[in-house]
Amino acid sequence: IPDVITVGEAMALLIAREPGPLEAVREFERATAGAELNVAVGLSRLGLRVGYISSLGADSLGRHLRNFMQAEGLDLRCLRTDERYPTGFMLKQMVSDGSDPQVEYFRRGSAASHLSPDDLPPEGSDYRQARLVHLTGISPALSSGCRELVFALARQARADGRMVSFDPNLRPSLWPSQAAMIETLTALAAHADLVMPGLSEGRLLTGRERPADIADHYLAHGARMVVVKLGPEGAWVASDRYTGVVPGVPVQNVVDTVGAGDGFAVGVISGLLDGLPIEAAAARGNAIGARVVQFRGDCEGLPTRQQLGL
Ligand code: KDG
Repeated sequence: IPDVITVGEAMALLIAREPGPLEAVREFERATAGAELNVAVGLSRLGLRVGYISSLGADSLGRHLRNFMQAEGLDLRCLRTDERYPTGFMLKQMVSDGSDPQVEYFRRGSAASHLSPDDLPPEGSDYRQARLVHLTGISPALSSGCRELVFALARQARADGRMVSFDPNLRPSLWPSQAAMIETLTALAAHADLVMPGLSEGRLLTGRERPADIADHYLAHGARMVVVKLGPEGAWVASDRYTGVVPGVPVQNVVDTVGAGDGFAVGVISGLLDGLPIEAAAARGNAIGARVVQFRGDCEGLPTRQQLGL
């Protein structure tokens, strides 16, 4: 039985080996990307069993991703290969100073964008017993089928009495309009027990300014715990047992911040599943996020238990 299940698009990631605009780059290094995949890998490195629901193309990018996931110990029983469509990939600019790298997606029409409620774990599957289902706002942006799958999974998890965590992970370029993004992700958040927006995401989604007010919005709409990510300042935590700031972990050499939010989610989710109170889980999230920003790849910095000092 997996401890956690998640659903999302895994992409090949090509990271520029030299700075400058992507069109001028001559050499790229191959890595992997996908917010939910990063979370799955991070949780697996901490010893949790993670079921990853997705679909890959029957191509070398898909085979590379599958090998990577296998090596990371993920449960791949719900990972399909679909000959009809390609594996998605993305390019990422080289940055070394923590600024937002230019990224470019090649994922429209990908195998993962053709996921649908047919990919829901069937009745009787041990995926239905996982303790937690982790969702992000990226998958529901990929297609109507993906959106239906994510909502169905959230409803199923809730009906089965399992915990649902949700990271909005706003990617405006994947949505037809900002209004559609806000409407869909507000509806999805209402199915979650734990909501983890970044501060600017929370502002855009709720129309509220202060972390405390953003958290109150989600608490009033069904969440039991809200963690608003404040970057280097740490996180604002709100729940029935603790409300306040959990300070961040200072980092001298920030390289690339992409993936930090996923690392943060790994810390919070693993902490809660280890039985930690929410503020201690958020502190673990801060520690992992601080590690991830020191690496160029999106999931390179995700630690093992030993590396985390556990
Ligand atoms: O959170 C990191 C992700 O943004 C990255 O790995 C790629 O999933 C990705 C996306 O769609 O942007």
